[in-house]
Amino acid sequence: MPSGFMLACLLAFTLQIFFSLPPVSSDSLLPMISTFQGLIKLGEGVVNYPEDVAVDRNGVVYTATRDGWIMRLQNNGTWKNWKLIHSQTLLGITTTKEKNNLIVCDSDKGLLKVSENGVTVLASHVTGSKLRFANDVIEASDGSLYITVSSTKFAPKAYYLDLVEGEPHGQLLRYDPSSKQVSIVLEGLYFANGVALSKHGDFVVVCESWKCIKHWLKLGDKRDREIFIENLPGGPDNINLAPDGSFWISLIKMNSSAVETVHSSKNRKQLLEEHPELINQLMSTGKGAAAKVVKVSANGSIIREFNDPNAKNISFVTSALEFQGNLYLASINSNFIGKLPLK
Ligand SMILES: [Ca+2]
Ligand SMILES: [Ca+2]
Repeated sequence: MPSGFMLACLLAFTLQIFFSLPPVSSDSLLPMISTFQGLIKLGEGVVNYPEDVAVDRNGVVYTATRDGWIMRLQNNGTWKNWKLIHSQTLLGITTTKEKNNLIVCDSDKGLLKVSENGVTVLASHVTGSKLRFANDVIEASDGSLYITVSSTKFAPKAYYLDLVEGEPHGQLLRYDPSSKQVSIVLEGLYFANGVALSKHGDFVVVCESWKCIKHWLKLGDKRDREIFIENLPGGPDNINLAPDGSFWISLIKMNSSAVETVHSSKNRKQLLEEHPELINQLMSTGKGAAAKVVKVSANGSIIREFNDPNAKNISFVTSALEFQGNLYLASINSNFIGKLPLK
C-alpha cells in the first residue's frame, strides 16, 4: 500500500480544492471519451506505487517508486532497479537533454540528480529556507529547471493544516544551473503540482487546484501568468507534453457527495482541523478510486479523455506520458506502470 504520507499529499491537494473553488463539470464539452481498455500492466507487483513517469533522449522510460527505487524499463518490457534513493517521499521526475540525467523531486530532501555516477542533491534550499514539498520539475530549453512547491507553510506530513487553511501557499521555482541557486518565480499558487514545458519552449504550464496556468519564459509584454485551462473535471496532478504539442493531464476524480458534505458544513475547517481523520472518510482513495486522464490542446481545450470510474483497469492515475504511440501511466495506487496503446 502507498504510505500514509503519500495519500496525505494527494488528499491534501484534493481537499484543498474543495475550499478553493466550487467544482464545475465540463464533461459535456469533451469531444472524445474512452476507457482504459487494452491497458498492459508493465511489471505488475514489482513497481511500488509510482507517482510519475518520464522518458529520456534515448527513449528509456523511468519511474520512481515509493520504496525509493529509480527503475528503468527494458526492451523486453520488464523493469530494472537502477538507482536507490533512501527515501519514501519521491514525487515528480524529469530527464535533462544535454547530460541525460534524471531529476527527482523529493518532498523532504529537495531536488535530486540521478546519473550513472549516483545520486546528488541539486538544491535543498531556496532563498535561505529549506526546499520542501517539491512536487514536480521540468527542464527548460536553457537548462533551467522549473520546480513546483505545493506548500511553503506546512510540512508534507502536516498537510491537513494547509488543507484547513485553504490559502495559496504554492510556488514555482527556478534552478539556475550556472549559479546553482534557486529563485522564486511565482507565488500564491493553490497546491502547485504538475509542471510541463511547451513544445516550442516558450512557456511552462503549471497545474494547481482546478486549473493550470501558463507562465511565459520570455516575458516581453506578456503577463507573468495566464489561465491555460480552468474548471477541469478533476484535480490536476502531473502534466506532460505530448509529441503533437498538446498536454496530457492526470486528474484526481472528485467524490461529489464529499464535496457537498464539505461545502455544506459551516464549520468544516474547524472540524477537519480537530479531526483530520475525517478526510479519509470524505475521499475514496483505495483500490476503487477512479482514474481520469485528459488531453488538452496547446490552446487550452480538452480534446480527449480517458476514464475508469470503477478502477476496472487502473485506479488513481497520477501521471500520463505519451511515447511512441503509447500512453504510459503511473498510479500512486498501483504496483505497475500502465501502457495503453493509443489509437
Ligand atoms: Ca512530472
Ligand atoms: Ca504530483
